[in-house]
Amino acid sequence: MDEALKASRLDIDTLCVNTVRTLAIDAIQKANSGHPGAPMGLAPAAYVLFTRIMKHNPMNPDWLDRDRFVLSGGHASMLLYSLLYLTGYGLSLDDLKSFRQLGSRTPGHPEFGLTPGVETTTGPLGQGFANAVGMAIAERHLAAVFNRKGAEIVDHNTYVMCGDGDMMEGITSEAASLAGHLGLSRLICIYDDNGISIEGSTAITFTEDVARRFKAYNWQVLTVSDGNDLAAIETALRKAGAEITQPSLIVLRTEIAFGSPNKQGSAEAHGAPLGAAEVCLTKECLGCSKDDEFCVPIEVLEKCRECIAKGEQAEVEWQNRFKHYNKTYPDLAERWVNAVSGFIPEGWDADLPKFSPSDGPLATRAASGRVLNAVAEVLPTLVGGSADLAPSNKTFIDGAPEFQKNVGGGRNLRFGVREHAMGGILNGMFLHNGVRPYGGTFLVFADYMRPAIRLASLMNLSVIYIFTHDSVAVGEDGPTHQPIEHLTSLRIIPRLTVIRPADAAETVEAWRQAVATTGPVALILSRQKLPVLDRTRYAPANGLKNGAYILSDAKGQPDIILIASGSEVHLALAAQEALAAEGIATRVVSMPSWELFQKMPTSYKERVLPHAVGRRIAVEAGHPIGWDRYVGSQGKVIGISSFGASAPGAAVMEKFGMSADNIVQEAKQLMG
Ligand SMILES: Cc1ncc(C[n+]2csc(CCOP(=O)(O)OP(=O)(O)O)c2C)c(N)n1
Repeated sequence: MDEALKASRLDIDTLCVNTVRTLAIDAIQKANSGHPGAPMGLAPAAYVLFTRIMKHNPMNPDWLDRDRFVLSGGHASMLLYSLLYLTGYGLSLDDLKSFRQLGSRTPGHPEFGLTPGVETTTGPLGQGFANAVGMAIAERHLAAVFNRKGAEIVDHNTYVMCGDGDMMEGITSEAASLAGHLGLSRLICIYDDNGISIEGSTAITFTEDVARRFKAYNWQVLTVSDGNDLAAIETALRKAGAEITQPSLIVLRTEIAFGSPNKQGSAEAHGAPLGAAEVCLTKECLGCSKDDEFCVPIEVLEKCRECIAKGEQAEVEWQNRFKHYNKTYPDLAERWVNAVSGFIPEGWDADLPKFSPSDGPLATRAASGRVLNAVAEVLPTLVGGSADLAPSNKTFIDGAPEFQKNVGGGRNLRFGVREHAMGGILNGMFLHNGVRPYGGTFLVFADYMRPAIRLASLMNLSVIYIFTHDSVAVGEDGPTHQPIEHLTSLRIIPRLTVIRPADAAETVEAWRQAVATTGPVALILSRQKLPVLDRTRYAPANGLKNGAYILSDAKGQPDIILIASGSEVHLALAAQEALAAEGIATRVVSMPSWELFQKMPTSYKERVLPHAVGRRIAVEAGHPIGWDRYVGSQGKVIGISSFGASAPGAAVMEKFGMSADNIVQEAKQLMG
């Protein structure tokens, strides 16, 4: 490159980088809210990534073979919005001007599904990092399944930017450890090593050697000592891209709020607007006109929008590759199209297992394992595993290989004892597209992954959770392993569907529901064996789809209604018989899912739980809160609001009133 050209390129690059900075500070100043520091420090790296490195097509943010970009430190959202605007993702300057305002496409933290180009919702630190690991796992898996020599249709990287906060969070350590173990070489992380978080210098809290930590995780670690050195950033990114055995971490030394004469390097710039005066000073410092707001020099826009032509060209090349692939491997191509469109074949559930009382008692987790295997036969996109509890959670797909470093096509993931990362990774896998992820652990440890479950719900991701060992009936392991408040606490997460089947047949229906549901579903399964209900005597299990159904009715108008979920349904049925012997007409309602029941029309709800029958008892071996909604003011809830106890499961259930006898006593009291 001749010197003059080099100089002009440098100028335009600097101008572009500074425009990213000024757009961020203007939007944050106008909103009088936001985080200017990180966008100002990271502007050069983000600019290099978007304009020189990443394979993306702003005209088609959903192009399947695009590189993924995750901004794990979601508070730096204006960095992403500025880049998306400048590179042509269809955001307007007006969108930037309405940063953080009601109904805008530029919310405080990036939200998936709202802004074109935003790959995931980030804000809770560390989640984005785990999402990126999930995306890289999905890429690796799909590449192994679909690519053929000379016909690589899955061929992209996942980039994630994160800061000190992400690095401090445990989920990042868990996810990074797994990524290193798996050798996810197409995962590249830029770590904004600015030494500042909210309370000040990281010297007060975070003094470990991150580079050595990641080396120990089996990552390639590169360092760029000047966050403004575009060439060094580009070189590091290219080196990371060329690595084929390990994920890469680029430790990028930056200064928070770079360009602000009075706030650069200071925690003050982390989460507050610079202030009008400082904005002017900063613009002067950066060589921009101090009086112009949201100023975008035409040459900056032209330069950044080169991404469009480049991206379109890249996508056309991919389309051509896919055409060739389609001709050469029509079956695979069809399978690919099905996978990425989330297609579920007609009649997919025709051959799910059928259970009857003659099968003998069966834990719902065991039934689930069998159903999972049947689903896996017809749904090749089903990929998942457990956080080191596969033998207990029954999450293994028999006969399918494990996903390991050199076995990308494996469908059985081994998450290790990393529940939180598992949650974030499942989200990333689904966000990537092409796989239907599931993950299992004990219900009591759902707490360890709750932030990720919340985000799956917020984004409405169709992730399936397999939570087993669902009550104090777990037994000997004692209170630490006995869920109490977990069912209730999962049920209050908006959009999450929680299903707790009563027997093997309901478990089949629960899976049928889970696969067909858009959005996250938690299956809550027993450790202990439960009888398979005789459906010639009781209502069919497909009533589960309605959330609650009359399992066994009284002859004539019931005096009392017993409502139960999961293992307690059997106690309610036994109580019904005992009460009948005493002349008390009892209806038993199996209620595996509040959320599904809530969606039913009022007329159905009234049929199952008629107002006229005010005497109702809900029975569930979990916290009673919330059941009052179904038992009403005259009803009772038999639940557990203390911690459990270490003893054989049956003894613990008895101790906490989970018995037919106790239900009968309570029912008789209610009858007066
Ligand atoms: C899980 C979680 N805890 C706390 C916060 C609040 N928070 C937002 S940013 C931040 C500090 C992050 O520091 P760093 O990553 O260094 O960002 P920088 O100061 O460089 O912008 C904190 C504590 C959060 N968003 N998520």
